[in-house]
Amino acid sequence: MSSKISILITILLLHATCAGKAQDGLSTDIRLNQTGFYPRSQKVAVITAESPAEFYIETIGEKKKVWEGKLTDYRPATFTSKKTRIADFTSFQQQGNYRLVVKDLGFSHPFAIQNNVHEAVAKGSIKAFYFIRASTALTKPYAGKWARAAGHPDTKVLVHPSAASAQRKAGTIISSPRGWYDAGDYNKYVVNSGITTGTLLSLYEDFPQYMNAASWNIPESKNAVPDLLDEVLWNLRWMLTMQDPNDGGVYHKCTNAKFDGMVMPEVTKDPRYVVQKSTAAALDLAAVMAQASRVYRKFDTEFPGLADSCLNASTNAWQWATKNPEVLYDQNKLNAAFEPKITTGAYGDSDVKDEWMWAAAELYLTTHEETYYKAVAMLPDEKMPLPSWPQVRLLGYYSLARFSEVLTGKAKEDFPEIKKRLLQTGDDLTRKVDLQPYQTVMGQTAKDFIWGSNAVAANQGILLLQCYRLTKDKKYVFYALTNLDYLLGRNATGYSFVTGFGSKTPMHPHHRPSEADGIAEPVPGLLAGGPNPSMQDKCQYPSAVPDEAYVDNVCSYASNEIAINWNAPLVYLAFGIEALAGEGR
Ligand code: G3I
Ligand code: 9MR
Repeated sequence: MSSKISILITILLLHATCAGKAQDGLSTDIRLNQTGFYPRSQKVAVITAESPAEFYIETIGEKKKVWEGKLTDYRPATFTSKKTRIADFTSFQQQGNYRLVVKDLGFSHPFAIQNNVHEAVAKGSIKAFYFIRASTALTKPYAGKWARAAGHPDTKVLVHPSAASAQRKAGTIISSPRGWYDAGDYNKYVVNSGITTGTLLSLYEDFPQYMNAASWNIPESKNAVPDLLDEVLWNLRWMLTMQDPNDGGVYHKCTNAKFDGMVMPEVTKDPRYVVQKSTAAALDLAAVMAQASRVYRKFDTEFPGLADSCLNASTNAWQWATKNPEVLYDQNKLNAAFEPKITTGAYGDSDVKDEWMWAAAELYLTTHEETYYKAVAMLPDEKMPLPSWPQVRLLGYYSLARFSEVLTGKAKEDFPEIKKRLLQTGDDLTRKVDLQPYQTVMGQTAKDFIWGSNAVAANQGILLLQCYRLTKDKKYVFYALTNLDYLLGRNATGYSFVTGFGSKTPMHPHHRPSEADGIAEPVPGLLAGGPNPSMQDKCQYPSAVPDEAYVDNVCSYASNEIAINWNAPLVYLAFGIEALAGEGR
């Protein structure tokens, strides 16, 4: 073969690879929600390679052409000059299973057009919480091929020297079973449990009818309680054990001294510790338990006394925090003073003003005592930070919005301003979406791409659903759906980020059981962290561009780990959109 020809062949092959056109005609340059679309919702794919402008939709079975259209003009991607175009087939409404074909490029992943198209992913993402339960065996009828032995019984947990008190000296053994593992690791952290559990309880409070009926085959499915509340209870019962009954203080975490290896839960036998009490942990627990008390009050027959226990835990934690208003968790400082050194996740929040606000709002809403509300500056500044583990201000605002009709006193006075700010924040998120190459709320700024960026997308979606609840303006559901589309494939990586949902999904998440169980498919329903150009894990990434900096490799805890505080907002967004199905046109 002449060298000219071989160069030509190489160029052609490279072109085929770069253009994402696989041999079988599947093109990874067609980015769309890989699960599908509601018949009457927006239907958009983004094409990330050059091609002729013609595209069509064909059925999966008979390959029958059912719709054709033209791509828009080229526009640059947000963070590169890569050319993108949009295929809009919104007006095609026929239910069925299809793929999108772009002339000379190839066909897309398959997708459905149907009612309830996100029900499966909603149920899958909450079922994931069953899969990450600590202290229990997962059995075949519920876990299928991912059945596994129990790990981390946590019935003999040591009080770490940093957490010692007169009544509970260092080395005292306490019991702290259950809860969800935090993430890819096997530790349990109160702060991260706080926002997670609060988000799931809010889903229940915002869509009670829908969530009363929804069920997804967990061991408690046959009892009289909605599955969502059964699942949440698994974690609530653990959280209650994290409170010291002697003073109401709350341990920051229940953890190994260092991370376990990449092994199944039952393999690891390292000692477990409860570590230092912190104000953030106390206030997060106070907020969650106040909300839980409201929610579980309706299930007094099934869980006698639970609502009261939650409220007691909440007020005791609040009182402890009042006496200890700014005990921060600083792991370096802790390790300078105590042995053994603790090197697991820190969740060290250096500003607890927002935790005060969240706890005050929830305690006020549950007890109707205005003293809680008035104890804290609820509008200390103009900021409206999107919820994340160190930023829970808006969780308080969402709850106030939920009960806006029955607010009293100062809360009633403040509410118009809170509402105005929520809507302003929602509007700011949506204003320029139509100009974005991926047509999503997510990813308009590089700042969206932090560790756990997929939770940014999901939390933006929740904020928009809150705006819908306040106004009944369907445009907010429309825009929330753009972020679900983002998470399920309409993004710069081409992945649907939820394991097992979509065609190109993470196969190697940084999740110990998924890595260690010998089963090819990871545990399903888990949301990967998502693009994160900071790449703190120092793994090999295919790109450092903000919205592309993702790698499906178990090494990558900074882009491909899973975590309860990322899955919970996905659960809310997917169920919320299902509950409102049809609103976002
Ligand atoms: O607070 C600063 C902020 O002021 C600054 O503007 C911003 C700029 O990037 O950074 C902020 O700090 C970040 C912090 O999260 C809060 O968002 C850090 O850079 C970032 O490294 C840090 O990442 C956290 C990571 O742990 C490392 O601590 C993630 O949010 C958090 O989700 C992750 O959580 C881990 C647990 O520790 C252990 N278990 C797994 C879990 C998920 O990976
Ligand atoms: O598995 C750990 C993950 O949950 C954390 O998010 C991450 C950052 O704290 O750390 C991971 O553990 C790694 C540790 O930090 C360094 N040695 C390798 C561990 C992963 O195998």
